Amino acid sequence: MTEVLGTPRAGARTVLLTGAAGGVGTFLRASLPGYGYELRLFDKAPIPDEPEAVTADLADAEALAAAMAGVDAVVHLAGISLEAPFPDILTANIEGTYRLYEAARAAGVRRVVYASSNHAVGYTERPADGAIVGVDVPHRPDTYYGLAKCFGEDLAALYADKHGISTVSLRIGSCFAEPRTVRMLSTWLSPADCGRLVHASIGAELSGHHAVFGISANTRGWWDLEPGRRLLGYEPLDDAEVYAEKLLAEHGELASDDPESRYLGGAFTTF
Ligand code: NAI
Ligand code: 15L
Repeated sequence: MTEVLGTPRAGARTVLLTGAAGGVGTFLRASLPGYGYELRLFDKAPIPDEPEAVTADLADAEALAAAMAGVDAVVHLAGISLEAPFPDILTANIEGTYRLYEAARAAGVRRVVYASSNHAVGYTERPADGAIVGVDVPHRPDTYYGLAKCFGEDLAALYADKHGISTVSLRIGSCFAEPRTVRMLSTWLSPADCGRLVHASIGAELSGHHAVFGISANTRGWWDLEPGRRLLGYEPLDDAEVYAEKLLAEHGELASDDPESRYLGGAFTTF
């Protein structure tokens, strides 16, 4: 039985979830129905036990248009989720996100929640004075992957200004069942907080394009979560610190000049 976690804002019930077969998509398939959403699933990979899921590539305009018809909002996760050769990023992440927005515009969808990434600003250095990093830092991609997320955020701004599609771009840290590295003690977004953040982003009363950081309430976090609180009412409840003892026993603390500690994007700056 689905646990009731909240309710959608009026008029935001049917949600197209792209990338639904992936890691974050799997977390959201579990959590979003608890907030009252009806999900339409889209991924180029088949999803076991989901006979109604649309199995198609973002490049398939007909399938994308059919999946988009009648939805109230889109949560766009589909794409390559790591560094890859530029031609692959160009097709899946840059052209794919353009196609997604074009389909949303044609269908009259008014809200997109876009899975951006910390790697859009990955070369941002940790402030020496212990200050936190604001969401208004300039784009500093650390990879072609991060560059495509910068494009996605700017595309979202264009479609907001020109076509009135409001977008919340989530600069997600590390969304996994548990933090896997010492860096992730700072960057972790728990699956439950991911559900809270996406629910808040679908329903927030706003126009235009807004970027927020997507991490949990991590003791070691160094990114500003206030814009997410203020704009969306996103209140993270988890903290990666409960995994600190185990991870530090295995790996030890990071040196301050280790890219995993020094840069927001960690080791992506070294690829
Ligand atoms: P994932 O790699 O597990 O899932 C991505 C899904 O997109 C896959 O199921 C794949 O089949 C699908 N996909 C890829 N190209 C496609 C295309 N051309 N057409 C249709 N489907 C396509 O990635 P994950 O971890 O679930 O991430 C989801 C989104 O969140 C991605 O956009 C990723 O860049 C972003 N993100 C994830 C973070 C994380 O920690 N998991 C951190 C920051 C951003
Ligand atoms: C991302 O953007 C990736 O999709 C994910 O696999 C993680 O590597 C994450 O960033 C991270 O920075 O930990």
